[in-house]
Amino acid sequence: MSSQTERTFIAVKPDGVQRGLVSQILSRFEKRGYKLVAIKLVQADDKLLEQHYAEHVGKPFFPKMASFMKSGPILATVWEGKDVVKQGRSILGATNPLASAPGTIRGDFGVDLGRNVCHGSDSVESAEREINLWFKKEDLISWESNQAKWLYE
Ligand code: IDP
Repeated sequence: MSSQTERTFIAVKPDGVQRGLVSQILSRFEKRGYKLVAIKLVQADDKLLEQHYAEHVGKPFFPKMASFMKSGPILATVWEGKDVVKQGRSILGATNPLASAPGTIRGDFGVDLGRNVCHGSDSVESAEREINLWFKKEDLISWESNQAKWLYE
């Protein structure tokens, strides 16, 4: 895999969709130069959330978090580009919005930990796992961006 084809899973949680933040969130990734390779609205169920948040199942906050994540549609996306996993996390900001710098999505749009607007994979390995969980192989579109030569030297 070349560095330009690294992929990450970014989701706008139900609060972000309900608050009409979808276009602003997508726009931050587009403007940075990342390439959208998959996108869909998903109504999550317990099975998907238990797999996605496997490391949190059994923790005291899990039931409330799962119920919030099922409360409305989630926008699931996959983005591609150089260092996109790490840069994606920095575009999102810290997990707790109160600890997120202004200029990040959570630092600009959130206050509470349980309403932090978005999700982003935390490593290349989790990205691969999450992409396979939320998308079918055929949902991922390989395409050449005409911007590539202006973005990459
Ligand atoms: P991340 O979303 O930045 O990867 P994780 O630690 O994996 O952070 O937590 C997953 C999500 O679970 C967080 O985004 C947050 O919405 C929620 N969460 C994490 N810890 C707590 C908690 O202590 N109380 C309530 N919700 C939490």
